[in-house]
Amino acid sequence: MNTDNTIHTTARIGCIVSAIGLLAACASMDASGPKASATLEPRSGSTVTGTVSFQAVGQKLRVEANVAGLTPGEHGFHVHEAGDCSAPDASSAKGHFNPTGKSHGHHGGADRHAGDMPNLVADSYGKARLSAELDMLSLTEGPAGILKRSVVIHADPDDYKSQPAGNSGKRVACGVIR
Ligand SMILES: [Cu+2]
Repeated sequence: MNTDNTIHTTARIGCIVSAIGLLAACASMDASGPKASATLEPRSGSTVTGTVSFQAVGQKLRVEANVAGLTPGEHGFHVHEAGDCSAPDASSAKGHFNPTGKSHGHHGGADRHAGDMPNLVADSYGKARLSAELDMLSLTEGPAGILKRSVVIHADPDDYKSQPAGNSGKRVACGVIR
């Protein structure tokens, strides 16, 4: 007996049933696109841990970060070019993801690296949560694609203007986007 076929047939029947009975549920399923995430590992002697998840929402990408072990205050937060966190200082992740060859800038502006994201803000316990929707990034293949790249958190705030990385200091966490 071919188990694969059985599973596929069952799934197809389930989809037809829900298409008839649950139009609203089907619509919301269509609205949610591909997902990816990165597990953060401490670097540069830090104790930072956490996860960063990405989900396609229409033409944008929603990023959600949940991080602990930071020093209180703001921390630069970027998608970096290389999906390689192996170096003790995360220098192996290379520079900011910048497929359009722009200067570093504010995440809300037009002239910026695609990988520029809002600073994380850690509370007095060193915990930070962020939820933002970004353009210029994608989970599909192509120039804006961020799969197999990395997310990096820095020791200091990104000033959103200094070149090439907002003067945000050491790399205290790194995770490959998968
Ligand atoms: Cu960075």
